[in-house]
Amino acid sequence: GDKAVLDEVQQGVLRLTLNRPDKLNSFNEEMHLALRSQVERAHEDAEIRAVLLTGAGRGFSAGQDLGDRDPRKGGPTPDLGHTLDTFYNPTLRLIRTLEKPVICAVNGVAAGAGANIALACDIVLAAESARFIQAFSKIGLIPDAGGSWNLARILGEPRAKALALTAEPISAQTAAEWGMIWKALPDDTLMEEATALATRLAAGPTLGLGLTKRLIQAAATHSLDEQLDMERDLQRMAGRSADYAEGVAAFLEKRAPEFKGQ
Ligand code: T3D
Repeated sequence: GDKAVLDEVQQGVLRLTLNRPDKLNSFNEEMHLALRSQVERAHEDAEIRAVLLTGAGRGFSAGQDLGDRDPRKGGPTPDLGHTLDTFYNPTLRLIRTLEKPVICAVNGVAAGAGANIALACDIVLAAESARFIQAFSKIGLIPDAGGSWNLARILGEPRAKALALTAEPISAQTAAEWGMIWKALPDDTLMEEATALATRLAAGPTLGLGLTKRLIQAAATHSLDEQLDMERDLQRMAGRSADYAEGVAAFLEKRAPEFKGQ
């Protein structure tokens, strides 16, 4: 189709496919708006209990569409801070605050903001042939879409700086070894495994999974005491959920639980 982001709901999974394959799914305004509104939809629609993000064609995403940034075309110098305020940052925040699992299936090259959107997802699977590139320094920019934060936290300064300053590509295998992603998988099983994982999580105790995501993200800015208090508060909430009652009953009856997501 010619939609910039394809969307499809199956068994509680909202599958989003970045869909500008001729441009390696680089972001123009239309794709930005489409992705943002789909993640908003995931916030609002209780039927959606997990999101699976991937790319059409041979790439995941090459970041910002540089065709829209051609200085030779003349006109005023673009305000790139405006792009971040208007598009990347709201989408990043919507992914982080969505209290449902967001799985990313990196099907091919992920460069610039494309790489950093992938890294902002909760569970990242990548095809063995995929590469992650902090491409920004090649064109005089800085790592955005949360990359400077995520990379520094995940990798520590030595690797974060080296990746960002050199723009050297790293393989999915290395990304997995470095803890940037969950797993590198053979290309021909990536989508099958990512779909199975998303479907399994969508059938899970969504409220508890959402609180788990909130808790782990909060750890970044908390002391142990603050985190222990938060665990107490969120466990209290989880303990009042129907899915907790179902989970314990199913365990004691030696059967599979049937979670409703609340
Ligand atoms: O507002 C703002 O601008 C601020 C926000 C910035 C966020 C950013 O993401 S900045 C970083 C932008 N991205 C890049 O600098 C990466 C540019 N792309 C590449 O370096 C390479 O394409 C890749 C390493 C990702 C892949 O290389 P390769 O050899 O596999 O593919 P290719 O031949 O370079 O690309 C295939 C086609 O996609 C090609 O088009 P063509 O020649 O077949 O018509 C290429 O021009 C196009 N393409 C790839 N990336 C972009 C792109 N077109 C526009 N923008 C792109 N970013």
